[in-house]
Amino acid sequence: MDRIYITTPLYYVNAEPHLGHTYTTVIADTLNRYYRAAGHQTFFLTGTDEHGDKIAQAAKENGTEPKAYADRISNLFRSTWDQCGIAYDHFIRTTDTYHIDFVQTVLQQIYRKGDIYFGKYGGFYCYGCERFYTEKELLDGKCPDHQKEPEYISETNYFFRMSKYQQPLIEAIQSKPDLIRPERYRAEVLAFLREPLEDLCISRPISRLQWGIPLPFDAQYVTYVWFDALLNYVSALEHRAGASVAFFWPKANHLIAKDILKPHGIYWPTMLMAAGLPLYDHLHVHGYWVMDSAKMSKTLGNVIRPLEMKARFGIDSFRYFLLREMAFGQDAKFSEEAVVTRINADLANNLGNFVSRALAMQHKYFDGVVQPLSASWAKEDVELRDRFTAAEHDLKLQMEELQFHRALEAVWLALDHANRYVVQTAPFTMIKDESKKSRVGEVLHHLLEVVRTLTRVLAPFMPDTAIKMRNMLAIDDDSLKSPWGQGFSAGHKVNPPKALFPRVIIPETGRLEFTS
Ligand code: ME8
Repeated sequence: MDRIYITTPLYYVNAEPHLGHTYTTVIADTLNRYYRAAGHQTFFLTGTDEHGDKIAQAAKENGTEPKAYADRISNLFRSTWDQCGIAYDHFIRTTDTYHIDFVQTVLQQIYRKGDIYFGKYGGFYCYGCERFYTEKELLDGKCPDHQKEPEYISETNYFFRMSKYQQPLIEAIQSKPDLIRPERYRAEVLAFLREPLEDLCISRPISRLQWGIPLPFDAQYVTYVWFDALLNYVSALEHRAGASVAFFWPKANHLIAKDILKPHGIYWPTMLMAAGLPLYDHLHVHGYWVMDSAKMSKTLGNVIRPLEMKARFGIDSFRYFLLREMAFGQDAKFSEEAVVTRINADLANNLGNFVSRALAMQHKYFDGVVQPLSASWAKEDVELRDRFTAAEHDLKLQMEELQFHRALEAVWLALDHANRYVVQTAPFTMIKDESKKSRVGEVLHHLLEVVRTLTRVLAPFMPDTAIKMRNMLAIDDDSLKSPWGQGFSAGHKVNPPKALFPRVIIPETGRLEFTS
């Protein structure tokens, strides 16, 4: 049985969900739906990262206790994903008791093994990133991400012997070229590993921070937030079902943006080695959504809220935009104009229009009843089918590389072909000649096969739209899977079309409005 385990980062609860979080969560949901439909057993995990300085500070600024604050924001993330139709299997919070127990068990195990030791450390600490920086990593003395000067902190702490695993990690990355993808991020991790790896400070004294998981071997310290949070990927599996770790863990596919490449590309695999667990199957790294050339982030305050996007454009249109616009691995620019252009051109004018024309003609000419196909098909009918078969194959290859934009592009190229087929066969002209009525019936049958194929292939990307399309075709999920020409039984009647995507117009005021 094929299986896959898909994870998003656990988002910090120091602010509300924005477009960046939504992107990673939407691609995880799309992959999960894609593999599930392909017959894989899947597990999809998301959740929230709730300990550490950052959260303690945010709670203080809000005049609340960290736990109450984390409860509120974690619920906000969960309800946002629920309202966006994200079909996760489990939502983990790092404040969940089972996770805390798991972290303490692993810490104890690594401590006993001798891979955690006590020592003194001084370094440049960025509160935004929750980590120490080496002088070389700073840009003009500032954290490159938060553009703030880090604070110099010196204290006694516990350290994880990460350096011990430097060579094994290099070998693991070299022996599995697709462990970290795309290639540029693998190269980045390997470049980092060319320098000697320092041990990782994994504790914070309670005199400075109480909001964390207590070290099981020293109550004067809490666990560094990354050492706690990364373990979620295993603790969640163990919590859900004892057998899941063995079953799903070797097929773990982590999805992250490049901001957290180092913790996932270096800390996490060395932690797994120390804990005696196999490495994840893949780490997939995407770029940033940027606005006016700055990374969208809570700290910079230039955020786009997913529920506002849903209210304005509809969740499927927004999903389509995210998946189609960003080339996985590279940065992409966000602007409302770009969203509107995509929706109008690709969805309203192309896909929506095609579906509505095919169903409208079926109703106008045959009262909605699907007409039989003759035994021998015209050349253009065979070409149309082959074009979609090839597109579906292409889509599969692109999905394996997480190239969502290319997968969708392949479908739209086939749709362009289908539009040309309509122009070429011209059923609306042929229908005027009674002797050609059975040919019109065949052409429309092929157009409905296009709609049926589109429904199947687009379901992981735009699940609500696929349900609407399936309802218009009046077929069940099983019939969606049938080969071309066998999707509709004799005498099957389809429903009349309903508009799928309203066009969006931007009047001179610059405000967005809808029209159907
Ligand atoms: O880093 N473009 O949480 P976080 C694309 N808690 N993706 C973006 C983005 C942007 N502008 N901004 C955020 C953390 N993201 C840790 C993770 S995992 C064990 C702990 C997405 O709330 C992207 O997935 O800062 C990025 O990696 C993640 O949000 C960072 O979320």
